[in-house]
Amino acid sequence: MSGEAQADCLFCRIVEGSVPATVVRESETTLAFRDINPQAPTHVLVIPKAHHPDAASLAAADPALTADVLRTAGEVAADEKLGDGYRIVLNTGKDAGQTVFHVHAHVLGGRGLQWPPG
Ligand code: D5M
Repeated sequence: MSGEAQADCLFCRIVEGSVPATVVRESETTLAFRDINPQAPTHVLVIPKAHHPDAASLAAADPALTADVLRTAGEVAADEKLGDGYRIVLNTGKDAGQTVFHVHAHVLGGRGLQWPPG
């Protein structure tokens, strides 16, 4: 159910601390940690601590929490000194490459990023 921790969710396990992660920022409602398979010099994932499967369901269920995630992404970018530019990516659904169905914003930067993405 949206908002409640899911037993089979990897990112819920990271929130509870039973799966390790390199955490770079934490607030009451969000967690930011380094991606295990970085695609850029900075590649951080920002998640709400509450379980929501994807961006659309998060936005529908909890607009304030959606704002917390985006604010945290900007704070991570500032921490990582990405003032020349960065990308926030929310893969949504399997055809977009979403593999973990606990919404996460990728914060990517530290190199030139191509457009359009693949
Ligand atoms: O992105 C899912 C991302 O999650 C992908 O870039 C790898 C990353 N990942 C998977 N397991 C871990 C752990 N344990 N720590 C940190 N990062 C992890 P998606 O948009 O769903 O394809």
